[in-house]
Amino acid sequence: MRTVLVLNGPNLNLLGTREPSIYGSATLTDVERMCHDEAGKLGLMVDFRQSNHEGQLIDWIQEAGPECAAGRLLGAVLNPGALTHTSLALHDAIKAADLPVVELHISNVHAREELRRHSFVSPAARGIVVGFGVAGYPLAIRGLYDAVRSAEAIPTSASEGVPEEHPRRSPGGTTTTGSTRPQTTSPTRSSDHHRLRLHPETAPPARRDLPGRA
Ligand code: CA2
Repeated sequence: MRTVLVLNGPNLNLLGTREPSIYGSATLTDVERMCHDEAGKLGLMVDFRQSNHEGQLIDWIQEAGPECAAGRLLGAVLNPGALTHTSLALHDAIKAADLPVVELHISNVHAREELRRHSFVSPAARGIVVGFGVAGYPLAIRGLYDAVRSAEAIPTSASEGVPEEHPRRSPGGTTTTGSTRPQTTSPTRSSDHHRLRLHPETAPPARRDLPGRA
């Protein structure tokens, strides 16, 4: 049974104790229970953590990379807290770990102060869930599960005999807010060379399908 890692950054241990108008009244323990419930429906286990320390979160992300590569970990749901808006180091850690991450925010950061509208994490994330309150946690787990499963379902060159030109990941994030991830044509590790074909649902349309073409 695979595990989903759920990481929470600074001050999220205070959830449910302050600022209920922004973050609601559920505690982090309530959120953990919601995550277990959702993961159970998907046949996953949950590893739920919170830290007030950037370096601790980075260590956990680094450790998660090999677990994911070994197939024991699905990926991570990450609410980086205020580190979202400051931490290039978290961005680099996610990229270096090659970890599928869904970034999650309880509040709608885009409807708040301007400084909360920029995220260092988003460009490294597979998808983003924003503004659904703590209900976003199960949504993020479901989105991560679907994104990873559909990427794994892409046929390989070994089985299809397709030239090695296409990316390992399907383009487009699993995002509740519609954020997308640019398509890449550069494999990032050796196993990428075995995952080469665009998923039919995500492949760009043939030229004849484009509007205005005969
Ligand atoms: O909306 C979110 O989930 C945030 O990641 C929460 C962060 C904030 O800095 C981000 O901009 C958006 C703040 C986490 C602190 O959480 C508290 C919860 C209750 C009371 C006080 C802080």
